[in-house]
Amino acid sequence: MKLVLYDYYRSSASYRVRIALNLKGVEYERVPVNLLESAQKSEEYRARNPQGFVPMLEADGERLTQSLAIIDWLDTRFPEPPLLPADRAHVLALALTIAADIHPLNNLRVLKQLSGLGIDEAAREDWYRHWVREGFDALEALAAPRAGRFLFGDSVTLADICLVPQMYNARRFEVDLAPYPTLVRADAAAAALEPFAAAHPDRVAPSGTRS
Ligand SMILES: N[C@@H](CCC(=O)N[C@@H](CS)C(=O)NCC(=O)O)C(=O)O
Repeated sequence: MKLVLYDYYRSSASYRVRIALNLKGVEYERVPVNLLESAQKSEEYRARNPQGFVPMLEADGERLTQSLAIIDWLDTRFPEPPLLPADRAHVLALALTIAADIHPLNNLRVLKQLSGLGIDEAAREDWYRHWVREGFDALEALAAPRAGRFLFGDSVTLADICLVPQMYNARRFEVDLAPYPTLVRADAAAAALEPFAAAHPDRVAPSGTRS
């Protein structure tokens, strides 16, 4: 099967899908879509993905969008290792706390809209940190009682796949992570694994890009 991932190295939704592809051990090609040059808005790209977002995965010509839907498809198609264990509802709740409740508020288009409304860079960064902190406060409380080496138990799940890119973003925006020991511990354990490390923006950035 030929898999082609349309992504951007710093897109955290794309980073999730790269991690999942690596965990599944499947080969894929990457087609970079430069968000800073608004390539996701081009007619050519929107003809393939009307939402104008990355990631998008083409699987033998079939187009899949939405990172969690793509990962669910991968998990069904390539069952090992399973990314949603028996306690599916809890793991989904952890993942969605990030993917549905933190990430969309801090998306590029939202930050651009704030800028268009005359909100300056310092205030936009406060906005960004606010939503990360609010989400992480909840995630720490939700995850801590059942966390193990990872966010849920001792095997990697979809929750870690969402956590690691969000922690990368949190560090870029200098969010204080001291109040989140469970998140910091799970992030360190997951990020050290090669499938996660190989998906890191610094490992996939176009050559010559500064981080
Ligand atoms: N819910 C979508 C979100 C995708 C998304 O927000 N992608 C961002 C990059 S992380 C994007 O393409 N942004 C383009 C824009 O804001 O114009 C998913 O999980 O795939």
